[in-house]
Amino acid sequence: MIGKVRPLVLAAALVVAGVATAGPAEAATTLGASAAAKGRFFGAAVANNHLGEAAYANTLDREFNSVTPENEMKWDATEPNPGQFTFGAADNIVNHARSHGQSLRGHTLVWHSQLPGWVNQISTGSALMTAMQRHINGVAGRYRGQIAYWDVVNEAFADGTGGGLRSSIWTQRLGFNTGWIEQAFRLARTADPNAKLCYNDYNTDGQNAKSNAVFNMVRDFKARGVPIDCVGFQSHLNINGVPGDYQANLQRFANLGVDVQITELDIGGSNFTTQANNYRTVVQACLNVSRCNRIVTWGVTDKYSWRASSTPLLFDGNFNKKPAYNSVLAVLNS
Ligand code: 9MR
Repeated sequence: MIGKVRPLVLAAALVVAGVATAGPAEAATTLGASAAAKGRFFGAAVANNHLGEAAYANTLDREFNSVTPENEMKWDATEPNPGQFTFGAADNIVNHARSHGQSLRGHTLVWHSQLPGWVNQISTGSALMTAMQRHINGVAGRYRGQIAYWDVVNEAFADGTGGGLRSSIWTQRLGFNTGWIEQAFRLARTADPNAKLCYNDYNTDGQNAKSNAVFNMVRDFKARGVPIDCVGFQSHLNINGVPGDYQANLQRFANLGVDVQITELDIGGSNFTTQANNYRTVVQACLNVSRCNRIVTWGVTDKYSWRASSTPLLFDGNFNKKPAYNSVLAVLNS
């Protein structure tokens, strides 16, 4: 008897979970739904000050099932003075996402940029470590249980061929080794035990000295039980810029036992056909890697992109779908 009931229960559960049970003839018609049918999320970076614009919010909520606050969870926004936390804008995005069933990526707890002035003036390593602990507890603790993935440390590695850490307040006070990064991950795990914890960087989208250095750190962390669950590849790319080994690079990280995510995707280009092809390449590469479980574009519309003049996103300034949108949707439904 139970044996007969089970398939029905399973089918019902799949429907509730939004998993497509139909064939390709009934392919989903939004980025989020199509990604969900492939067991992925498709998200966007969101700016709180645009949520009141109907076309912006409507496009976001129709198409995307993952949200990353573009600036609102950064240190300068959340702890402008020592120990004094301000969460208004971040709370607003979190509430919007939760009320629209969107999964959240937290961005970012420890970074060298967008720090309030007082952090840059901390003169000793022990004081900086104390500040880092208070900050991670304050911000990750505030959203405990609500964030699917946190970018715990952002952009710690230097560009170029050296393969080392970037010079910043962090390395200047705490050293050119990954000890302080390790500490950030341990603190984040304690502050929000259910969040998956990511290292996030740019120019790591193919195999190069920088991505090799990140790879070595992740391998070391996994070997020693440091709590890292994921690596984010920002993928701020240009018209001729999807590295040929993009998929292989994602796969080698996935093979270390972490999820991989495309976290800040945008591809510059005035030739929309070339741009659409590049988007297709990136999304197909992610789909080909089973642990690549989320793709996030760095914004909703070209109008508000951090590099608006290169029109790098899927919706134009009037929220119309661009050729790149159609190519992404087609790959997700393929
Ligand atoms: O898109 C963000 C922009 O509004 C800010 O002015 C800028 C400040 O550094 O940060 C941008 O987002 C960055 C992200 O946080 C980290 N990776 C690079 C992104 C583009 O600069």
